[in-house]
Amino acid sequence: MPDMSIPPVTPQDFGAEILRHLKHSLGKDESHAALYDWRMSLSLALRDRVVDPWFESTRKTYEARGKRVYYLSMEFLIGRLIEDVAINLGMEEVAQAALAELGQDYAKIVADEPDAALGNGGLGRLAACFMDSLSTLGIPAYGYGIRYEHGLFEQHFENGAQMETAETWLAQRHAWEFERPEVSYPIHFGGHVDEAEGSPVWHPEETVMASAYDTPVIGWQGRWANTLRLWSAKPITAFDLASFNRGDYMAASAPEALARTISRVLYPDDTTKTGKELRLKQEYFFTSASIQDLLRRFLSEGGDLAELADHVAIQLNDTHPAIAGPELVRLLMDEHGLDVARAISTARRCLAYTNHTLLPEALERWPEELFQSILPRHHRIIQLIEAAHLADSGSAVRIIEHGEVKMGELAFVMAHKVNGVSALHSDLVKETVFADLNRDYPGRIINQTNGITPRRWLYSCNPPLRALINETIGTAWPDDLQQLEGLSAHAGDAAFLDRFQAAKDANKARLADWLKARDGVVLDPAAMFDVQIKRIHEYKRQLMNLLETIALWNEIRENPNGDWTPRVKIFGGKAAPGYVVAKEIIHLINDTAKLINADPATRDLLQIVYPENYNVSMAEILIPAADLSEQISTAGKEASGTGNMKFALNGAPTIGTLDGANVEIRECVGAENFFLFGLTAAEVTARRAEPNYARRAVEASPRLARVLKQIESGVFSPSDKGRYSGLIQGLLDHDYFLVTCDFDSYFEAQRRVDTVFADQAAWTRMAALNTARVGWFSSDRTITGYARDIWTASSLIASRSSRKDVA
Ligand code: GPK
Repeated sequence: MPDMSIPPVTPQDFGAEILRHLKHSLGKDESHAALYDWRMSLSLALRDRVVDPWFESTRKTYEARGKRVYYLSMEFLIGRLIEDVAINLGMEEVAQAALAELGQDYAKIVADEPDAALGNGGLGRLAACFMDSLSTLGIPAYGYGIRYEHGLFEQHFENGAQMETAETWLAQRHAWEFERPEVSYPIHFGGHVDEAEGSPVWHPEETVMASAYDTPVIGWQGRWANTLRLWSAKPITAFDLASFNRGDYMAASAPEALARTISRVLYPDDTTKTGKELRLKQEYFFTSASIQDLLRRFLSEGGDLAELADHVAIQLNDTHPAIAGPELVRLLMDEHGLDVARAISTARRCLAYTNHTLLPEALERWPEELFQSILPRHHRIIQLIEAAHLADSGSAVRIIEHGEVKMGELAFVMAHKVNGVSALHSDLVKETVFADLNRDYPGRIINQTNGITPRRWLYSCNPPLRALINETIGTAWPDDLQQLEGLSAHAGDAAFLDRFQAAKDANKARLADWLKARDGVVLDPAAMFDVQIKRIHEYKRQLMNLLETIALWNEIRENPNGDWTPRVKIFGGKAAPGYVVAKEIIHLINDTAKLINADPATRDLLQIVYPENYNVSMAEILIPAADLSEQISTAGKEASGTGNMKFALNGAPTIGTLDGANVEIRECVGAENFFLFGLTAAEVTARRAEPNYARRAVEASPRLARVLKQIESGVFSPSDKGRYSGLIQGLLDHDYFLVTCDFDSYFEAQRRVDTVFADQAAWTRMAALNTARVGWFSSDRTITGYARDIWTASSLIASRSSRKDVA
């Protein structure tokens, strides 16, 4: 048995704890309890068991007087927590048994929990995986973000087109958080800076309060728990009674409405930055609250500001919290009397910045006028930072330029380390976006390849495979994932491979049941499940996947008795509401599905499925059920990818380009266990310089030309034949993401996939080797790298290997 810092509990005793909450927290008895009441009672009973390890961790952190890590992120894409907490506490079976004894269905209760979607995609989910690993590793850490009232919008399809409705995870009480009304900070906006008396004074025009909500994050086996602290905006004056008494009810609640707006809704733009004033306010709101909070903690422990960087590591998840630099400098200067140079150097030693994309539309820049009107004091401080940077480094790179404040440059200059998220991406960061700054600050840019938590993304979401792994190599792998390598020895063992395939088949059946119940869609579990799930973006090339599907459909129709491998093409993902082309692609996928799925000639061989409202919980069902993982972005565009790691870990080989972490995944699993195609990043750049490259690629490929003609002529949109002419013309005129150029290579790679899949033994072996060889992509490894190379932070629990020695 693992050494648990939580006392073991019997199902009977835990059942009594659930009933106590039912009665005293929910005010219900068993005969009146609804599903909601059971879910809340179970969650609160589990949360109770997190509290002691949480207190214990806090106590050890204070005693150690060491370093705390502060992870600042606009997004935490958490998903559901019941299973996560139960599993980390080692209480999954106890919870199941307790509920069974109470006549309740555990699975149904788990599925009732809303998906906490405080993020868009990879960046937000990475933050959630990092929180899990920080706790598992016992590194004292706080996640800081925004407690959005509405998370990522819900997606519905209306005649195939995406519609968005507000998400309402907080409509019901959130079981896991602790409200901290006593922890709140004023956040100022606007006004002017008065510099008459030598020392500048900011006279803000508007102030809101940032109020804390804490969620404990429990690590593997309950050994450690950190805090996710999310800020909610509240008015300084709750209610204007004078207006109310005058009968002006709208004016009476105006301050509250205004403040609440700030933490009302998550911006749904993934990688595109819209430059909206409210977004800047959100960024400053949570960043300022977080910096004030960590400074208060440091000073309350008697810290000396000269030693701040020995106790505080602040990681900026992308540029969204880049205002942390000037904010920390402001507080050190204006409130604590440090001079500019000391303030800047102190701040820089605390700060580090992670870059997540090279896409130009994702690099945040604010119109200087807007920035100055909202943050006048910070505008002045950025000028001071820029002056110091230019003077000290001899650099010619400006932070404020052409009437814009450039947040990437600001984050870079104020960070002692800047990292990319895969080997290829980090190289490209050095060569492209930050080429000049890389020359001016050699060694500042480093790599930390992304990772995923194996607790959620294998142990929890894939019970059949978990069981097989436990039986085969023991149970120490969930926090030491490279142990999966031990499975390799069984890759030639037919009995093992049969069981590996049986686990996959069970997951495919689970997905089929789920889809049948949810959408009435029937899947053939013997077909290959070919899955592309991620945000819809031109660079991710869902369109290329669809074009290949149509080409395949054409060929099956022409040769219906051919030796085809049955496939289900599964798509999942949302488009930013304002991203017109991405929404056209969604519409086209759905239109195509309607026609192809109804074709009696191909129905048993090819099916397209696009379930609405893809989210973390859906990923937990789809990924274990996938046979093939689609990672087909234009080389040089996907910074890392993390879905690619999840699929490989769950035994789905990749069809993919040499992009992001695909490169490293392929090195780990072996080139023979990866379906590679397409241009390299260097070839992509070269091809773009060639005139008319898209039209020439189409001319060279009759197969592709035919598909494009079909779409353009309205084959898939008979009621509106011109619906996709713009999309197809765009492809021919400026196919920036080289869909046309990589199409043939992709089609050919898919046929190699068909061939291997038809040989079940060969396929299963390849799938098993994927699982066995991707242990390196654990976020525990990633966080160990950040702790070593960026934070110099250490674990306050005995490492798992030394614990083994003790045992
Ligand atoms: C990158 F810049 C951004 C962004 O705004 N949102 C986002 O999800 C993703 N990302 C990258 O696109 C992925 O390649 C990467 O794996 C992920 O961030 C985490 O680093």
